[in-house]
Amino acid sequence: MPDVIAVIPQPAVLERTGDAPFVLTEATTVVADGRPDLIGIAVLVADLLGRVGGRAVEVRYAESGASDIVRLRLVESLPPGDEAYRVISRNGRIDLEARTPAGLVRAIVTLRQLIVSAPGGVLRVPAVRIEDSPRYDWRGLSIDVARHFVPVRDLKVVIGVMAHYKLNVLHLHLTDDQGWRLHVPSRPLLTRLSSSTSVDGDPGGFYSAEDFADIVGFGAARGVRVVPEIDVPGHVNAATHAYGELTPSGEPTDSYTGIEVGFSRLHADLPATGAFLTDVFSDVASMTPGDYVHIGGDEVLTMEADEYATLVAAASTAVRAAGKKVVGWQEIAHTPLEPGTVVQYWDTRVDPAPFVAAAEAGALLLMSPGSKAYLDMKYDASTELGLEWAGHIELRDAYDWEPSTLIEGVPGDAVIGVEAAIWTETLRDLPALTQMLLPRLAAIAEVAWSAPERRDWEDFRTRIAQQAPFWDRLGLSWYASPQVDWPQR
Ligand code: TNX
Repeated sequence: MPDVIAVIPQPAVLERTGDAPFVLTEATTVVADGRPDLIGIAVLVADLLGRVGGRAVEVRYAESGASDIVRLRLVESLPPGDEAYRVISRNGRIDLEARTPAGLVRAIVTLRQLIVSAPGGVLRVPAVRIEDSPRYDWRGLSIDVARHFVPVRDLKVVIGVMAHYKLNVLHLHLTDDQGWRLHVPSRPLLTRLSSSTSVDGDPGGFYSAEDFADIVGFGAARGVRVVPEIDVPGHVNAATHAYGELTPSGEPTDSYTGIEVGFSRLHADLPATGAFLTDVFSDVASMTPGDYVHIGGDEVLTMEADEYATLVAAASTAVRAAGKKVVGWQEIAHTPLEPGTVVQYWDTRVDPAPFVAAAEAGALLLMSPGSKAYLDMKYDASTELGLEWAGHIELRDAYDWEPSTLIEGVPGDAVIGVEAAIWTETLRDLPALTQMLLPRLAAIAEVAWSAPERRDWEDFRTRIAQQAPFWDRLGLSWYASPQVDWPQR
């Protein structure tokens, strides 16, 4: 029987070449050109093969024989885009090729998923030719670290899982009514007074500037960029608790540990508000190497449209003045937007007209439909954790949807990508997070990466089953969806 091939997301081209499989042995070495930008990648692949095989794998920076090697190379002859890559396994060697180091990271993950353990503890890679590149440039996961804090070490586990499914954007929802999770140098009271709380009185926490740089760097090494979100002008109770000058009475609000939404707000006519937005967004922008900063903008239920538009414009201006592009939740589509602004669609219960108009005016749409991509929704009525406002989301629901036609009337080329979201009102630790993410995050990743004609539920069902041993090996908690025939544990 040929070895199983179960790559997720499904590559654009995957062919068996009919050669003998590559076998990982004591002689296996990684070979790369000695360019500085390839050394880190070569070490990453050697480390990965070493961990899978249980022995150290050497890296060489010059050709060393024709077989028993995993060779990394930068080449030009590939489909367009930074993330395009090729994996060729034949005649006892593996060639990983890409145009950029980011593409090589994608190739390495594919290689990781191709390794099968054959009887006798032999590790092998079937003889294949894979040529691949993503459908969408933005393939994200948004994590709410405000309702419950996610410590750096847990976040790194999540980033590792994201990279394994070729997701490339980690959106951090850093602030909300219940807590402020990023130290902002110009506004030290935010974390001093508002980081220790969480939903239900659970412990809080925050990221120092060093922690944040650590997260950004850990992501960058795995091809995952960070988009920080500071949610304004609603969801701001942590801010008004720290800075009383942001409230009409001048008095700080009480801290909040419930899960209602929509009650807190900034005030456009208070003199402190403009300075607050400028200080916070310029500091956050300067801590962020990526192109985007998210200004929130969701669920402001106690404000007139004009004041809302004024505050969205003030936040956007501060972000752009700091050299970054703006992302906001779908409600910002009701305000005038600069072309290139990213509107994140989440609530599918509303009229599509404003999104069509925004797209026509040059906005880009990021697809996070609550009923498909909100991974804090319960799988079914018996799921212990999670919420239900957008319905239940079984694995197939997360898989079977098409981003380009989701909003009627929005042209497909206005869609910049797909982002899953996980809100943490009910999720207080890493096992709770991964129980909701796995397996659904892999489904969303395939929606975002693979061309529609390469996607097929029946085929995905069989491939996802092969992922279970990998999650188990990492000790991750996951949901055994009844829609999949999981291997015996
Ligand atoms: C809606 S989605 C929210 C969040 C909640 C989430 C729970 C969005 C932009 N706002 O404040 O945490 O539902 O699923």
